[in-house]
Amino acid sequence: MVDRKTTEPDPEDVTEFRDQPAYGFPATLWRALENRPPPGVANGAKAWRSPLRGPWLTSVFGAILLISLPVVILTGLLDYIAYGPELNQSIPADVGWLHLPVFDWPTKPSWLFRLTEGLHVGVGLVIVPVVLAKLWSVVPRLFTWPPARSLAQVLERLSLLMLVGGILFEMVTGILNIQYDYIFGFSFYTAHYFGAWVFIAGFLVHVAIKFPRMWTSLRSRSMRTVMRTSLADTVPEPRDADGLVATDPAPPTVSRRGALALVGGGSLLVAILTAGQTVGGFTRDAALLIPRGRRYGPGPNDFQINRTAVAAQIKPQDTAESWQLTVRGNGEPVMLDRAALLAMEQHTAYLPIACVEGWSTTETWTGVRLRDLATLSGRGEPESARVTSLERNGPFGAASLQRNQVLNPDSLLALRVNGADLSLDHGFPARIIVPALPGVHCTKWVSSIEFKDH
Ligand SMILES: Nc1nc2c(c(=O)[nH]1)N[C@H]1C(S)=C(S)[C@@H](COP(=O)(O)O)O[C@H]1N2
Ligand SMILES: [Mo]
Repeated sequence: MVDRKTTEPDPEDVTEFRDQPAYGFPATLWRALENRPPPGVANGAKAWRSPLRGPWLTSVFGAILLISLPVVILTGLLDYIAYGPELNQSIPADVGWLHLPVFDWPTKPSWLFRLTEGLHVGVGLVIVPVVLAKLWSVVPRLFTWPPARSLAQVLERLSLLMLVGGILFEMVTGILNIQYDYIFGFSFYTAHYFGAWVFIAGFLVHVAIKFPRMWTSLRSRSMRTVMRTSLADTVPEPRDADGLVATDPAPPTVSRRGALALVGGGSLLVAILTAGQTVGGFTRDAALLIPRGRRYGPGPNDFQINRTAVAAQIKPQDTAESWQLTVRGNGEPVMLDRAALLAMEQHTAYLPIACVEGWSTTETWTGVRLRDLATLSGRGEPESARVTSLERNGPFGAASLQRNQVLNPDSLLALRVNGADLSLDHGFPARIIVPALPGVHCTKWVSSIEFKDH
């Protein structure tokens, strides 16, 4: 005999999957689970009594994320392409069948990577308060018991786990990478990339399942009315099928518009504390959340330093007069010291460095065109170039450039910046600067360049 213990039906259909009858072995299993909620779970949802919780509020946060998360996702995937995976850059390392169809990352406009990376990190940071608010708004759902009543629900719950686990993982790894680079025991890029796909899968399933509910919930009350409702007039939403609305709501301590203002204010604060890293000027001083938002002393070399010469263990004697650049192409390598490079035709370009950490800065660089060096090497139309640094054991001690990145007339082996010699921290005696190239590949303290054919 099948005698379900919970005679109360669910208030309504929750998702298409919700009330499917469960037969056979899984049914017995779920019923056994149902009768034995773990301690704390049985009445867990009841402990969350905020009268603000409900499908409308959840849907408002959901709608904001539905618009903003695709921006973060798409710009993140573009970053993967910007790193030039076909040149074996190992950022991230071999990704197997998650390899995206790649195209040559363009060099025009020169601010392209600045834009995509700035959006990725900027939007990603600004929506953190919204993500937290959205999670807060659905907390009672964690206590749904049994966690699933059918196979379809198990899959739905699994997608939720991927969604929530994925976004938390991406936020934490992303923020840690900004605050303390290279602290991971694993490759940040690889972890963030695989984490992204877990999240994306969960996100797509979640949107497909929840979109209709979000839509109806959003239309259940008007934003204008909510914005005009004071604390005294704030009442709970009608009871809902999802169980978001508290069964025993506490008196309100803040109105809905107050809660929205709080979350919006949080996002605004994050924006103010980070925007300066890209906007520059006086706003840089406000970029407190960003370790490289500070100033670097007076003079032409006063801009962000990703890794100092000391940190990279660049020995002073290696960058002294005796330094020579080795240029390889077709035939014997060509050796050029700084005087020889300065004697070549100099070219000046106003180009950004944009870091994966989200900061960027645009400076005036002067040096030798990479394509002139390619010509000098005997391989004037190379397919790619391999740049190696004096830095031996850092993750960015070498980088590869695509053909269009070598041939662009603004692509330089820079010797000077803003009219002065490069400082040691900015890559003296010579560094790479290429339009729209990710900062990581703007190799400092260059020791050799090899121009290659396929
Ligand atoms: N040799 C070497 N070059 C390097 C790096 C490095 O760690 N080692 N960091 C890269 C990164 S991640 C960035 S964003 C830029 C920053 O350049 P800057 O420190 O001159 O601002 O340098 C790039 N070039
Ligand atoms: Mo960087």
